[in-house]
Amino acid sequence: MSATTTTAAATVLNPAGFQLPERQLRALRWTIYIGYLALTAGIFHGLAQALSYADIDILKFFPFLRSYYQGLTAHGVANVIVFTFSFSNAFLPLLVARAFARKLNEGLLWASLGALALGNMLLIYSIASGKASVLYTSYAPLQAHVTFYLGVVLVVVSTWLALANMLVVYVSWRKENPGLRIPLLAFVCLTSYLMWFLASLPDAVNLLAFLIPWSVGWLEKTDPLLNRTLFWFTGHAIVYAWLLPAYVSWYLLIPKQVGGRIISDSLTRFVFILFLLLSIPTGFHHQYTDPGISQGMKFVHAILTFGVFFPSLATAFSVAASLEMGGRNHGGRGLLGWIKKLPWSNPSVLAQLLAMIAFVFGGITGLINASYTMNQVIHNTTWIPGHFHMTVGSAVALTLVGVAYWLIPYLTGRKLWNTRLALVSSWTYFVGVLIFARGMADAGLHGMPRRIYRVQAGYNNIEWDLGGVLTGIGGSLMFVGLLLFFVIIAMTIFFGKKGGAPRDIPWSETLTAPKLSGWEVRYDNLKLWVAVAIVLILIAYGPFFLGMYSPNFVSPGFKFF
Ligand code: HAS
Ligand code: CU1
Repeated sequence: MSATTTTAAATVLNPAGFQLPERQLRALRWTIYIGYLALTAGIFHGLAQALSYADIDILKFFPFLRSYYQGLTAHGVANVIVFTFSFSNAFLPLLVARAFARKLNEGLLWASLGALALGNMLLIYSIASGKASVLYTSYAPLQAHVTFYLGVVLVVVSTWLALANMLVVYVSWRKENPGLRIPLLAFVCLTSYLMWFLASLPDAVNLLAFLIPWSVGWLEKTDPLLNRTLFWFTGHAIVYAWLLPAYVSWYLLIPKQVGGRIISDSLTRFVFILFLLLSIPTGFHHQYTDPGISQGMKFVHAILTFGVFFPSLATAFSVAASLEMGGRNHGGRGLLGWIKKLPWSNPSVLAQLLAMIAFVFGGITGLINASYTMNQVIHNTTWIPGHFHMTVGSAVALTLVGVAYWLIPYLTGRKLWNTRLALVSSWTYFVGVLIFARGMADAGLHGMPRRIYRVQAGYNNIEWDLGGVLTGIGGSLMFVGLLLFFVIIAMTIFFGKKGGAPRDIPWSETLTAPKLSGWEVRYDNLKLWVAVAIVLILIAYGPFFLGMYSPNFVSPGFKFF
C-alpha cells in the first residue's frame, strides 16, 4: 500500500503521486462536461431572464423561446439541478479516491454518468418541447410531462450512485485500517453527500408517489400543500448540497493554493457535521406564508435556520484565517496587508476569493429572509433571486469556475489556456453579479414580484425601473463572464498545451494533526451523526405529518404555458 506520513499519521495517506486510471478520469471528465453543456444553455436563458426585468420583450429577441416560463424553467433546471450535481458527482468522488489513495468502483462510476446523461436528455426533451414549463420547483398544480419528473429522478439517482461509490471506497479502506481517523478530505466529501442523500428522500417520494402517477393519469388529483412541503423538505437542504462542495474547496484546497494551511481539523469536521444535522429540518422557512402549517412549526424551523447560519459563520472565520496565513507567508504585514499578498493573479484563487466576498452579501440577505417578519416584505419579490445569485449564483458558481481552472487541466493533462482571460472572466462575472443583485434587491424592496414577465404582466411601477435596468446590465455582464469561461475551458480541452498541467490536487495540510484519542474521535462515527440527523428531522417534521396535515387531494393538473 501507499506511503504514510508520520506528522498527521492518521490522515495523510500516500501524500504524493496517486493517480486514478485513465478510464476513470475519462468518466469523471464526461460527468463534468454534461454539467457544462447544461450551463451553456443555462446562461443564455439567464441573459434572457435578466433582460426581461429591464422590460425588454425577450420573446422577440430569443425566437427559440415559446414562453417566459419555458425560459425560466430551462435556466433554473440547467444551472442548479444539472450543472451543480454534475460537477459534484465528479469532484467529490475524485477527492475521496485521492484521500484514500484508492480506485473508484468502475461500474458505479459509469452507472452514475449514465443516469445523469439520460436524466439530462429527458429534461432537455421535456423543457425544449414546451411540455414542462413548471420552473425548477415543479410546484403542483402546475403539471409537467412525465419525462420531466423522470429526468429529475434520474439526476437524483446519479447523485446516490456517486455517494455509493464513495462509500464503497471508504468501506474497503476502513476494513484495512480499522483504527485510523478518516482523512479529513474524505470526511467532508462523505458528510456532504450523506446529508444530500437524506435530504433528497422527501422529494423522491414526492416525485415517485405523487407527481409521476399524477402526470400519467394514475392519480387523478393531487394535494399541492403536500407536494410543496415535500419539495421544501428537500429544497432547503439542496442549497447546502450545492454549497458544500464549494466549502470543501475553501477549507481543504484553497489554503494550499494561497500558501497557508487548514486552521483546524476538528473545527472543519464539526462544521460539516453541523451541516449534516441542521440543513434539512429548516424547510418551512420557504413556507412562512403557506397556510396549513402552524406558527409553532414555522417558529421551530426559523430557530433551526438561525442554527444552520452558525457553521457558515465559523467557515468565514476559519477560511479567512487560512487566507491570512497564506498572505503573511508571502510577506503581508499589518492588519490588512496580507490581503494584497494573496495570489490574486492565480485564476483559480481569484474566482474563489470573489466567490467568498459575494457570499458575505448572500449570507446577510439569507438572514433577512429567515427572519419571519422581514420575510413578509420580501417573499416572492425579486429580492429572492437577488439573494440566491449571491449564494448559488456566485459563492457556488464562481467557486466551481475557480476549481475548474485546476481541475480541467488535471483531468485532461493540458495546460490552462489563457490565464489572463480567465482573470477577466471572473472579474466581469463578479462585477455583474453585484450589479444584478443590487438591482433585484432594490426592485424587490419596492415590491416587484419574482417570476413575472414584466412586458406582459399588464401592471408596472416606476420604482421598479432602476432595479430592472441594473438587473439587465448586471445579468449581461454575468453572461459575458461565463461565456469567456466556456471559451477558456473549451480551448483548454481541445488546444491546451500537453504537459504543464498539475499532477496532483492542491491538497492542504492542517495546522494541527487530528486527535487520535478523546471525544473528538467520535466525529468520525458517521452512523451516529446520520442517526442524530434523522431524529432532528422527525422532531421538525413529525408534528406536521402526524398532527396537522390532513390529505386533501383536490387538484387536477394545470398547463398554462
Ligand atoms: Fe437561501 C431562499 C435563508 C444560504 C439559495 N435561498 C433561497 C432560494 C435559493 C437560496 C435558491 O430563510 C430561493 C428558493 C426559491 O426558489 O424560492 N439562505 C438562507 C440562510 C442562509 C442561506 C439563512 N441560500 C443560501 C445558500 C444558497 C441559498 C448557501 C445556495 C447555495 N434562503 C433563506 C430563506 C429563503 C431562502 C429564508 C426563503 C425566502 C422566501 O421567502 O422565499 C445562510 O445559510 C447563509 C449563511 C451564510 C453566511 C455567510 C458566510 C460567509 C462566508 C464567506 C467568508 C468570506 C471570506 C472572505 C473569508 C453566514 C463563508 C475573505 C476574502 C478576502 C479577499 C479577504
Ligand atoms: Cu432555504
